[in-house]
Amino acid sequence: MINLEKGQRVNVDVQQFSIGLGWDTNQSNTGVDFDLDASAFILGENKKLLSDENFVFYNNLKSPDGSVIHTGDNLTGEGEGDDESILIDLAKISPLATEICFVVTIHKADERKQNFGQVHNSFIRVCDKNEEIMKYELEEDFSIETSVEFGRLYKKNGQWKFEAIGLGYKQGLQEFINKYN
Ligand SMILES: [Ca+2]
Ligand SMILES: [Ca+2]
Repeated sequence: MINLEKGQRVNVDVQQFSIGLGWDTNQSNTGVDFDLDASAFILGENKKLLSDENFVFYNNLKSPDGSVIHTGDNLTGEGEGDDESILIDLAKISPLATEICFVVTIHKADERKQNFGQVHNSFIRVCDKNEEIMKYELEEDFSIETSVEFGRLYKKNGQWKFEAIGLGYKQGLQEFINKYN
């Protein structure tokens, strides 16, 4: 297994990846479930979304080129292993795309007064066909945060690379949407 440190970059020589987000069911003090969400932003040269449909998340499960597919929203973390997955196939990606950014957020974190430190056994990982190439334990690494920009795929000189970013924020999905629109 390659274990990436924050900021570390690796060339990727496979076309297919999966992003897996997992967490255990539990309820906050207020008796509300934790609903974590994995999302992807497909960006062009200008670091903005190629189009609205290139924001792939629980309400838009597939990019127009079919390169990024979200397998569906999980509202509670019920189930083993990856509770939400995003599948990437670089063979299908639009030639205009130069970057795919991946984030994890907690749905309504503000309203529900939640952060990653309260979510049991939460993780985000990136796997290629054969192995896990990166994994963050969200509960430990981002205890007071409500969102994490955990990595990006980007194209440089025709070669796709993966960068582990690992930046936590106290903000929601809307702030990422604003940033990339
Ligand atoms: Ca969810
Ligand atoms: Ca689970």
